[in-house]
Amino acid sequence: MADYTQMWQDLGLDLKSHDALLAVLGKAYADIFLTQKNRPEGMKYFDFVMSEVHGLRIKEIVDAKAQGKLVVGSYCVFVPEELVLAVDGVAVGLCAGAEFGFEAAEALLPRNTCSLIKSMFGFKLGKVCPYLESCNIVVGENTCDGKKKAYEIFAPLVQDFYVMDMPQVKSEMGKKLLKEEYRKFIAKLEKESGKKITPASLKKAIETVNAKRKAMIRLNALRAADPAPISGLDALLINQVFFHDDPARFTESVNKICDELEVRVKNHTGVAPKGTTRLVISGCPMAVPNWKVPLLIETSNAVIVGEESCVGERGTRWLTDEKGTTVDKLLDAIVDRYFNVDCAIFTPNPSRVDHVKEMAKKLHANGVIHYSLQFCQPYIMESAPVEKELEKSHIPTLRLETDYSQEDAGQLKTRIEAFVERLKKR
Ligand code: BJ8
Repeated sequence: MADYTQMWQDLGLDLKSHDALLAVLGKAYADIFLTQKNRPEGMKYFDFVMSEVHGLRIKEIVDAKAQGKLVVGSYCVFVPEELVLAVDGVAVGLCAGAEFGFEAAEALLPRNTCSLIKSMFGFKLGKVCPYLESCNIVVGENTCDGKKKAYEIFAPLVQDFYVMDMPQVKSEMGKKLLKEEYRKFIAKLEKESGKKITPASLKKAIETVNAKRKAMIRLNALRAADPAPISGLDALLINQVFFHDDPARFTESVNKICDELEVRVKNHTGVAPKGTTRLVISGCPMAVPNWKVPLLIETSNAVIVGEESCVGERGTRWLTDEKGTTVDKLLDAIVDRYFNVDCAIFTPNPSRVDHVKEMAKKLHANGVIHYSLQFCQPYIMESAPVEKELEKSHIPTLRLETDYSQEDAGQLKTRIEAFVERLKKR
């Protein structure tokens, strides 16, 4: 990596803490990803992206900002990237997956707050996230209670923090609220960027994001093959890079790896022997560098073949209708698309479990691991009914609840191994 010290300094990062974080991240990446056997060649692009995750990509974003582009960060898949692209802006995902700065975070938040929220605070308070520090606007959304109350405390820490309200029920009223919120967001983007969204700019943005999602849908479908052509860890990494990379370059790189995976499938080449226990993971999103549970699973004689998560199919499976000819019609299509997202903050939320079942079937999974972050009420609350419904459909399920620490890794591994053994005996 080139020397980016000046850029990081200009962004106001704490260089000492940032160096320490990068060193830990680099080592973890090498140990977890580069030691995997039989990886697709196409993963080299994603290895490069990760080696430059705080370098080259940040430089691109900083350069884009210098050219007058608006940089918009967000913490949720309900914030439409299409709208940011339609004002020629740059959209970046900000969720953090590392146990960093938790002590400082706990000075502002209750201890029983989920790791994802604590990490968001830890990265800000510790001044170690160049994505966050590059943003003109940071968007929060009123999804779970944890996030919406935490944003009240977070807002004063950020230069321009914008809150988007969210429906909690999938009703006509809920849809109207979402459209109204997206309309207000458009006004904010237009004001800050000085650019007006036109039917042409919105259509182009929708096409760009659809292309990115189509590439992910293609990748996910290829994972139905046995032997699995790509590991769950690598597929998760691609899903994580989805939130940071340049959209067109990302799409091209995913399609390239899909070309390679198609050949693998034809030649029956995989990352684990045919017949290896196949699992779908379902639940809370896993942001970079949260690779803990997938690593435990894939070092326990199992392979992950799908993620029912916002960093996974929940975030990528729907496309937006591109046919509208006015901003209003195209916005309706965006609302229709996003209103499908079956996050556990919705009540009731039956489509989520239906989708887990569908995934288990189409990906030929032997079982499902339901993953919740500790203190995440929406997903923990849903985990028991999801398990019950899956078991009723003869899909064995293991419920895990954890955080970002490594303290429970041994205990989790024992439970995962026992679950894999149970599946093998069926
Ligand atoms: S659409 S899943 S990205 S809200 S883990 S902070 S839910 S207490 S992240 Fe999410 Fe949007 Fe929903 Fe997806 Fe709260 Fe749970 Fe913490 Fe969570």
